[in-house]
Amino acid sequence: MSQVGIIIGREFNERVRKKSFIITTLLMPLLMVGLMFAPMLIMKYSGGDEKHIAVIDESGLIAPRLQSGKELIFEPTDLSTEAARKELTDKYANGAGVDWKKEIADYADYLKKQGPITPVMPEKAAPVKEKTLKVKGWPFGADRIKEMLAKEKETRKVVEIAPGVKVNFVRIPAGEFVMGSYRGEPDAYPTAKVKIDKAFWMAELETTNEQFNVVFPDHDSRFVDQQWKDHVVQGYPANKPEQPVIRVSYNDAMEFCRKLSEKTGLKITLPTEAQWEWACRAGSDQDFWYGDMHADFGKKDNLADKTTLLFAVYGVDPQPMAKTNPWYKYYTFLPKEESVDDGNLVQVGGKAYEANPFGLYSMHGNVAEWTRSDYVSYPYNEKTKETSEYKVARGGSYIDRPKYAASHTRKAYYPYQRVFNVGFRMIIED
Ligand SMILES: [Ca+2]
Repeated sequence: MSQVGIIIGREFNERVRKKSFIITTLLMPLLMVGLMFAPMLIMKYSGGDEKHIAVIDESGLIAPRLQSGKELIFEPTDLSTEAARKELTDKYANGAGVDWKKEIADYADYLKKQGPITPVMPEKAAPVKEKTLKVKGWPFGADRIKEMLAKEKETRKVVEIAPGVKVNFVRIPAGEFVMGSYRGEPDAYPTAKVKIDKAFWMAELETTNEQFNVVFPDHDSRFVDQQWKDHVVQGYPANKPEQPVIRVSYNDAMEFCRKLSEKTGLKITLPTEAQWEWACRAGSDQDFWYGDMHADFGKKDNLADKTTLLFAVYGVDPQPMAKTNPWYKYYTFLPKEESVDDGNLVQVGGKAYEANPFGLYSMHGNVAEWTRSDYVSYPYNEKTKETSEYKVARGGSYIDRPKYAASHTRKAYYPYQRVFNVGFRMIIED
């Protein structure tokens, strides 16, 4: 290595005397300690009898020379001319050399021949006609829920899906509500009066890794990606038993429910969009069961909050980056609601937040949840003939701001997609 280095260094010094090269890159100072004086970056790889030497000049061109044995052959080439670059690229990069100046000139010429550019303005969207729908007894509060549940025989159900693995369900009463919202994205309206004909059971929490493993023991939710390249850990764990399962497709979730139904004799499935939204709202006509878009969600759910800043990490076994670090502003790029502190960076297991008035946890955040509905246009109609190649996921996740986590927010994914922040919640129909 040192002998090669000296020869290369000498070669370059000679070139420098002849031509002035621009120093732009010294990317590998550790490898190149012996060659720091060379005004170019040189990389040397050795393999058997052959030596490959790559030269990177200011254009980023890599020009490897093959050497045999110990003898080094240098073809004096003037890398600063376009012709030489093209020649070397052709020779060492499978004929990929182009005269870039000519290429740009040709394209400019082509554009000129297309005539003057005239902007094409998008069509103006028709103003949204908001229709205020009224449903008797809607919205409602905790007192009304008590009355509704008083008619039910039971309001809680525990299903043991494997020895020691239990799922807690709460009774969701039947009723009628206004589904969708004009405050949401265009796919969340027109709104519709929707009737939930029958009461049903819904899991208090999102399906956990432990529960999912009862049917699919090989499933691994793995990790949430961590910033910083040189980490020695795989990321933030997403596969702890109590955490909500993720990276499961709609198909996986339905198969899970089907197998559990077989096993338990219960009609376990995913909620429809209407069942989900009815359950999430728990009587509220606001964007969240606890308030509007600007409500403090700190104690209510796990969304993209102040904690999201902690994604800015660095170093071996990456640790939070100091605010004074020059990289800080780049590593905190994720959109977030910095005025709220919900205390969790990624998805958590258990009852870390308050339940909604129906007794359901983390409907808005933590992870999004598959429904069994197709992604079709509103107003919502249970009996629609319209179909879609997408299925709807509802709710937001630890990485979503409130505007993407409202009770009316819809997300569309292919039924086979295993999404990094989408899990599901079971329901049982009578
Ligand atoms: Ca959070």
